[in-house]
Amino acid sequence: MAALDVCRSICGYLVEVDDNAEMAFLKTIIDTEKINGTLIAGTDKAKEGTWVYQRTGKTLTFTAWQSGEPNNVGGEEHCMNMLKERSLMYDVACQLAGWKLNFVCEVK
Ligand SMILES: [Ca+2]
Ligand SMILES: [Ca+2]
Repeated sequence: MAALDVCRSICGYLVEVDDNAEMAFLKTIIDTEKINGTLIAGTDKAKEGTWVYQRTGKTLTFTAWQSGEPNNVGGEEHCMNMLKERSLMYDVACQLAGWKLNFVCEVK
């Protein structure tokens, strides 16, 4: 099951980082858990370079890209990820997202 579907199944959605406070909170989760990083909401699948939330289709209001990112490696990086201990955002291939990467669901 893809990350998005797992989140939906618990009536939530893939974590959307709205501001620095949420970013800091997510960092504590990533650094505490024994994981290398996590998938976060955001995709530029529809239009390269235009990042929107999968849930609402709205443009991301907050981003904190790693220097040099997003770089769209191979022309196929259209999902967003954060890495442990260098927890800025970077783009990754979506096919990694479903099974190789961890993810965090947000429930409101
Ligand atoms: Ca891309
Ligand atoms: Ca990248």
